[in-house]
Amino acid sequence: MWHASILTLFPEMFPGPLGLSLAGKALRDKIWRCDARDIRAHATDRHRSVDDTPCGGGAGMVMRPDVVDAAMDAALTEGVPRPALFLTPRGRLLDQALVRELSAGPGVVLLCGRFEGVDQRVIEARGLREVSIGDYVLSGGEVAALALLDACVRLLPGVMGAAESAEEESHGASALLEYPHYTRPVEWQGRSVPPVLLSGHHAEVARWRRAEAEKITRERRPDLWARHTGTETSARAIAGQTAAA
Ligand code: 6GU
Repeated sequence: MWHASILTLFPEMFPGPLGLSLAGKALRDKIWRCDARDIRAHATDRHRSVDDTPCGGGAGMVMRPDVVDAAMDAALTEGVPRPALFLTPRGRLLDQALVRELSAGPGVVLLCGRFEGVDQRVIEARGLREVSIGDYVLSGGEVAALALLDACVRLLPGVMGAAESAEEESHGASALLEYPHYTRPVEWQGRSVPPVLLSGHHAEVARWRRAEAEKITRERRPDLWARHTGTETSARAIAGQTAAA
């Protein structure tokens, strides 16, 4: 069973939305396990403090290394070793390649930061991989952890349908953005479904969708477009070499 342990000051936030829908069914089917742990349970002083003022001064509070370390220890004693991640806006950006890697492993231990940060020494001592879900600031790592877990769980065997899984496989890291979708009614508020989608010509539909996906990717995400065209070029080069050999 894929095992997610979440170290947080707000364990009630889990599984949260992941208890519903696709991830919730997978949870009930025992495809994965969501084990939220209260960092405060590892506090040692009588005030049960988990944070302290920053050395060197300044605003806010910093999570104590001893308390975080004890919480990590407790989480990692269960089962096989798992990668430990710290969710922070200063981390490397989460992408589908990292999601695939984590999903293919035994699970994850996720440390959710609150306050200004976590003492650097425990990040280094534990070799925590710092991960961010985007260039904006959340009030804590919990919502980011939910996003990461959702992305991983949907890739676990038996969670998605076979069709979606095959689709996902074929996309790789060089995916285009999705083409626009339409359904009935064919006329709605004076807007029509593009006629090609009603033509019944599968090849033309596929060609139209491909062109739309390329156009929207070029317009919205020149970074993805560059990566996509790069992979296409190298794929063709490899195919060329293979054919020549
Ligand atoms: Cl992982 N944490 C916080 N607090 N804010 C974020 C984030 C993580 N990723 C994007 N913004």
